[in-house]
Amino acid sequence: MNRRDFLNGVMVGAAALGASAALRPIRTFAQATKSSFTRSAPRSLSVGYRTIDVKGKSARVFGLIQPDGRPGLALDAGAEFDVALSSAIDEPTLIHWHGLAPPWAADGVPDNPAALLKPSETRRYIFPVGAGGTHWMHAHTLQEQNLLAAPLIVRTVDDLKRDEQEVVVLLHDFSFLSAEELLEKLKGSAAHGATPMGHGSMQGTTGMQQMMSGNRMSNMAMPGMAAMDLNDIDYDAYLANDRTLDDPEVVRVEKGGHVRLRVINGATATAFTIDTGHLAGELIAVDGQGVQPVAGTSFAVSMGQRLDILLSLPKDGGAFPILALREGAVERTGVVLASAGATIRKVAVEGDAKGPVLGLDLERRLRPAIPLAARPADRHFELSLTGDMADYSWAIGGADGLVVKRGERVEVAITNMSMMAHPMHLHGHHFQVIGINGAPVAGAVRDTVLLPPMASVVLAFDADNPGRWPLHCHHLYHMVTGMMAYVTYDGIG
Ligand SMILES: [Cu+2]
Repeated sequence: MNRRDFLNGVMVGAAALGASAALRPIRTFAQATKSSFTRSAPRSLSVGYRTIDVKGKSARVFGLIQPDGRPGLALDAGAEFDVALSSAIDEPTLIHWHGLAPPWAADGVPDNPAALLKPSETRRYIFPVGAGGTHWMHAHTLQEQNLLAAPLIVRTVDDLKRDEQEVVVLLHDFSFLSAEELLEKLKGSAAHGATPMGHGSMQGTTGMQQMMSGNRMSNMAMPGMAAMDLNDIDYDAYLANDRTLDDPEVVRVEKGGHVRLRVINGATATAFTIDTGHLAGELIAVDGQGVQPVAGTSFAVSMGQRLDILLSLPKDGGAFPILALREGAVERTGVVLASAGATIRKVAVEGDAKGPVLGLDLERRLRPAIPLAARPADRHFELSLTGDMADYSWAIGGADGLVVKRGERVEVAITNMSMMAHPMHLHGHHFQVIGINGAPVAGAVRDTVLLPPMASVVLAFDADNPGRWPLHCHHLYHMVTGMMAYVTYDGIG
């Protein structure tokens, strides 16, 4: 069996990577019943089409759903990720499990190493799900723009014991244009043809012409101008759990109750600040990794990142909008937490003030619940993020020779030399932020860290998961136009 055949098979396997890759064979039923956390049958997850309503127009988008229609997955920490992923769409696709650390073969970036899932194909994934956390899953292609994303929540025993209500909020930026059209506009090119990723997404079913003329592209008129560029794309809508503030999701909560907000920024090109309004919040995790609690009502979340925020409802109850403010702009989205009988007032889609520009203030304050073990680095890399707005090309300098050996402690210093912010995501590992703008910090353990313009960050991780792992900007259009590197284990590839 060659590598491709193997990877297309039912088992995505340890054999391709050596026995140490932590994939276990399918358990027998008798084995599975030894632990309440193990499963004898895979969970089914299907990529399909959905129709949602955005601003009174219908839009055909992707969905990632379980047989009962619920989006995404909720799993038990310490259990196996045992999922049969099937495709019910008519184009190739693949899903990345963002925040988990699967063996490389199961990572979900097309042809790195696993092939795209063909229409009607089913592929089974089995690997340890790991510790608890707020994660997500998404296409690593332009299909992500058309909402091919869903929550991936991993709950610990303690999570389930606590007297708190879980509220998951998945944020998106939405356009009636296809990702290919958005990319073409960004590149300032009227040329037709293949995009770098080559995988299509779909167009809205109505209102195309109106939306095209109304879709303004920011910051393309001033190439080379030394000002900060905040948003590449002015979207048609910003969604929280598929809805705008014209018709937000209203979550019923108990008077005096406790809520654990699990916020996922699944937008492809939009950063937000979460505003908990009149409810005092306590940030307890970033990217699914515990942090020492940070009190506040305003928390930055860039693309790919997650926030776990504890909220306590007042004894009298009420209605409490939880807003996501678009960076540097007046648009916002969100959900409303409301106790029974509370009067729910309409919240305008546009606020009076622009959302904050994201920096590293919060990052600097974060301390991990469990830091990496103290240890000198075996290897140190320096990367620089560069970009050219004029021809819309982005790059990671110094990415050649990003080779590590298993067992090493690796440090990567990243400096952003461009005037846009870049949330940098490393697959297959969790890293600790150990330096910010030249100062050492004992920062958060996470998988995606923001590099504001001209900022620098040092991250450290243990090379414990052999593969060729993407290290990239989580701005979809930066990624597909060049801001993609790979950390490669010696002897792989
Ligand atoms: Cu970027």
